[in-house]
Amino acid sequence: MRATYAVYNLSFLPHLSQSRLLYTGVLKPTRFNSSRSMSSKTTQARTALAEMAKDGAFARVDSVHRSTTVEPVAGRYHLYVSVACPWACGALQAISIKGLNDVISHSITHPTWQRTRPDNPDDSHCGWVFRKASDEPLSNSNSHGSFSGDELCGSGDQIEGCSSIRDLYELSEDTGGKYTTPVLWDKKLKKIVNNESTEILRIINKDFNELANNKSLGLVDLYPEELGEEGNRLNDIIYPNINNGVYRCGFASSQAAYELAFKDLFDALDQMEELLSKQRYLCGSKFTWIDLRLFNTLIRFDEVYAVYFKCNKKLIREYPNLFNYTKDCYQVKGMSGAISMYHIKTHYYTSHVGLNQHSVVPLGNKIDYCSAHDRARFE
Ligand SMILES: N[C@@H](CCC(=O)N[C@@H](CS)C(=O)NCC(=O)O)C(=O)O
Repeated sequence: MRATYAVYNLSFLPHLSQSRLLYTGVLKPTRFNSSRSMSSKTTQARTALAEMAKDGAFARVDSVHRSTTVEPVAGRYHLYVSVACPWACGALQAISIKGLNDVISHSITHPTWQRTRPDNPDDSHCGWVFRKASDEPLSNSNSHGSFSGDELCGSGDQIEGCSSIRDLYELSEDTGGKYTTPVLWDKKLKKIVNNESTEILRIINKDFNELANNKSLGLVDLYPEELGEEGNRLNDIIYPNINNGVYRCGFASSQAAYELAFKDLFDALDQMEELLSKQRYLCGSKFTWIDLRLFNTLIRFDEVYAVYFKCNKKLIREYPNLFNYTKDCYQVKGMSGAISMYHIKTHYYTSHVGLNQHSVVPLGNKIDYCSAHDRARFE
């Protein structure tokens, strides 16, 4: 067993308060006891909750694995996801939409973050872990509650036999200290190809079309040429203000930062409501990647973000166009299989113990997204 002391690179976190650093575990020196020990350059393990600017605003740090080169063969790549995560869920949905389930396999984590080095008292990092559906239920990292895995968790990580997403990053010699999903994994080289969902989406959309189990699915194009820059233009509104905007509300640690994020979020939702009063999807009559991105925030909104992240000016079901649009997107073939309200609610309400210490999960409203919608009126 090798013990390695971490050297911290906190240059991106210069303004964290002492209490926040302690809460996230950033101040504690880390000693790895893992069989997959890292070099002495390892940055302190942390989560997105540590990414806070001086004014209390949540400042998400960019993904680091950005290769977009893949060999278009079946069986070489594996997607690791949490289906609670909106970004990862979108990547999994793209695989289904394109008919690539037999080409790119996947594993789904347990929804409740756990200590990733439970045997090391000096390492308090919590993150995604793998559990079999039949394993004992997990409590939150403060030992409250009891949350089981389910059939989506399957048999855990059958590819590398890792017990956490952190293990995969370390296997891939990532010393950055942040362990997010989605992860597109190269089984041949045993390393991460890409961990940025927008790029994984593009890879899935374009590189494996010949292998789609139904050729007509290979032709489904989430980035049709006629889209031009419209998807990117909308993304410049949707990502910072809605997708990431809900996190900017929920993780804000000052009133001012929260209020700014709240205003940006609801202004952008109003804009999308208006746009969707004129056309079926964001870019016209075709469902595209930008719909997939917006949908994954909208479907989590009423159950989680409105309550947990204090995004409570209005619910999505109070916007006639956004609500019907959410149902419409849910009913696109390949979309609903990755939606598990159990994973979504369990993850958010049980993983950030600083936000919900006892991990009590609100019962909330069960919305039937399979029910009729009015979007065909644009046909
Ligand atoms: N930019 C990344 C963000 C991914 C991300 O932040 N995923 C979250 C789950 S929603 C995560 O894994 N967080 C773990 C952590 O913060 O430690 C992407 O879009 O792929």
